[in-house]
Amino acid sequence: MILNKAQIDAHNEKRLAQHKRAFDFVSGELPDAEAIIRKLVDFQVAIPSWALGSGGTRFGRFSGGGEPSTLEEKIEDIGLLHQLNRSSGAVSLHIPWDIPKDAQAIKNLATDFDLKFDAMNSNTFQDQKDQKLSYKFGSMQHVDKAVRQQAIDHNIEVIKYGEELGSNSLTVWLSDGSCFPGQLNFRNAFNNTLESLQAVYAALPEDWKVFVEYKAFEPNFYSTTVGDWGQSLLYASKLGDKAYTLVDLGHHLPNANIEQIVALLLNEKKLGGFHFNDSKYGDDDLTVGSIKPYQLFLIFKELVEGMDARGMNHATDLGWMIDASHNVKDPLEDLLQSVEAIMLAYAQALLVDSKVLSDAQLNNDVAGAQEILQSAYRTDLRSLVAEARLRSGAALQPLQLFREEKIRQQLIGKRGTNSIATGL
Ligand SMILES: [Mn+2]
Repeated sequence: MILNKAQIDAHNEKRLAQHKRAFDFVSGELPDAEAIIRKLVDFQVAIPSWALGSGGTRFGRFSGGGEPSTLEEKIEDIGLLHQLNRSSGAVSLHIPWDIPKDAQAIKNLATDFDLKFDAMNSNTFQDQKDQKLSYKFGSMQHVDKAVRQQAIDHNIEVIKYGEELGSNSLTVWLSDGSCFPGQLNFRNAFNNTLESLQAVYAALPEDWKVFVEYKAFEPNFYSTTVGDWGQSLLYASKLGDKAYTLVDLGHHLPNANIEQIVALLLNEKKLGGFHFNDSKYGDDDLTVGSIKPYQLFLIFKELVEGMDARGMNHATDLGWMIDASHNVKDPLEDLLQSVEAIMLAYAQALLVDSKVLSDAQLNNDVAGAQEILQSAYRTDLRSLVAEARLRSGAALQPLQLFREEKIRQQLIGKRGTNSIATGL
């Protein structure tokens, strides 16, 4: 292992006095800091196996070196993140990029790092080498039944891999749609997709869930067959109790009110999971909280309120995952920042007094309601998040420790400058 406990302890020791001052100052002002810390300790975010290398755009790709080129190395990288923050305790795998050749060995390796397997992801948005039929004109929506069957078979194969690893959910994101008016019949595309999803649903093990992820546009630019939360909810409702909608923050049209979407999906018992990222324009896949941190807080406020209203377990009842791409940052540094942003928004949401907010709403106290939200959002809870890390055995400042120990340079030393990770 690149990082050992002694290094984390030494890092924390150096910063302990400063941390204590900040933590005592903030926690003294809060009604119940301990309750928030306990929830933060439990909360884990899954790291996508496809986001550990440099992402690219259609214009180019600039590798930073030391990328994980095998599934084993990807698990090691996620294990490293988890050692640093103790909040990245799960892996979300993408098939066929990350097919486990020896599932038991991969499972053992993940257990060594205290990692679990979150949702499995299928891929029918690309053609693979040796693939019989092409997905150029869609997969589950395709006019040719044989192409649809190929997509169904692939998803069932992904479930099989997931079962071997101990996962219990499948995320289906389809790029299916059309680029020009008239290219496809909307109703036929919907019905074909529904029928294909029903075949996959029928193959789900008893304790599994399927998440139907929607996206407004790209790679298709005229219509997308699972284009928004309404369409996803339609599929999930028609499929049955094990089917849910998955919200990816970057998959909406500009200015969509994502917090309202989340609130209603939770209300309908149909919110299954999350893909966190941030964006300025479209599906930018930027670091979580880097562009619209207040929106992230508002989303978490709805999540906390909605889950509490239904007595759900924050840590385990929804799938929490990051879906991001890193074009200019070190992918591991970016992921550390993303997890930190998620924990901070979650902590701030836990600070909102729902009873006081509800009273303000019942009295139509608009200004008062805004004060309640913004007062929680403007409370600096970074030391609370750090305290949760400290108590879990992680680093007070994960990004700093990553840099102090020159971890990227060590990875480049081990793997070279030209190793390439599969992914987006
Ligand atoms: Mn996604």
